Amino acid sequence: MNHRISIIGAPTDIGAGVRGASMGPEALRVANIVPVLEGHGLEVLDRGNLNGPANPWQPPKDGYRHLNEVVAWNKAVHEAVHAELALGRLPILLGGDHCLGLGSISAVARHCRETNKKLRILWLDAHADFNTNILTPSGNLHGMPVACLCGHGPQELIEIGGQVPAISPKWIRQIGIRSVDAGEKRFVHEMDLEVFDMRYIDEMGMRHAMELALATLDINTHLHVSFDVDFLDPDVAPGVGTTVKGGPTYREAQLCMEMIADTGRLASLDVMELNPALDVRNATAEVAVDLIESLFGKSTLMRK
Ligand code: B3U
Ligand code: MN
Ligand code: MN
Repeated sequence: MNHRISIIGAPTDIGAGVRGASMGPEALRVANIVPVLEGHGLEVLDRGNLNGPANPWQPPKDGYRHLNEVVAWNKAVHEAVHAELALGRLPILLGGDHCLGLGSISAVARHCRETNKKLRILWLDAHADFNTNILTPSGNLHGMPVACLCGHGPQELIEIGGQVPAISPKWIRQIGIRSVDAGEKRFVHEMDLEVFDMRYIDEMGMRHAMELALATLDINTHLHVSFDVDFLDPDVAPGVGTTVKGGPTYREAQLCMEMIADTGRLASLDVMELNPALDVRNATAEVAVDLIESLFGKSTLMRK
């Protein structure tokens, strides 16, 4: 794995339905994300925070809330993530709400085109984030980034990566899904997304889900993890805007992260939707940092 890490903060809640994810980057820093990663022998540069428009807190127009502002933030994220990849570094995007996954992953996809890499995206989330302006119950763009990446969304957003669609649905594996709107579910099936939902994890176990999600990676694969903190069960991670009961436990999430680490292929990461305004003494930020530590090689294995 690349040992040169760049941290990029994107302090906004522009795509969310609840305010507060804008404070996520600082809470993750307070939870020691930088020294924890340095403790694993990684070189960590904290690039500070990106800038973008304030949240005007307006109702949706044509099924989208704050579309212009979401475009501006995603362009900033796209350029920042792409610049770090071009320098040969491993970007960690600290959100911010999950609408920014579009800017981040479109940058990763562009980098993969430029360097002839295959791309595999692990989308760890309670939600599929596969709505469109017609299907959405809220107009919140954090419920739409995966659809936008696959070419279904407003032109200004889907073209940010320079190629439409930015990615193929075949490159995505969704894990931990348990809250999907009715129309969104039909669209997920229509586009044939590979989903390891909570029912699958309950029946087959996290180990089996991750074995399949990580199957067929090779040395030429760029592995991107988009970690929506609401992936976790609210018992361990209350500090998110949209908690959904019945998520992975701490141990299941830890195994998930350790199995990703074992591949040695992790090349970029998003940590999204942490909402310090809803957290309890920064506990969710600390859990997130703990799991990120597992993702970067902290192991509970005794066996050699
Ligand atoms: N699917 C709902 C709720 C939602 C999606 N992502 C989050 N919440 N965090 C929607 O509004 O699209
Ligand atoms: Mn999400
Ligand atoms: Mn979510």
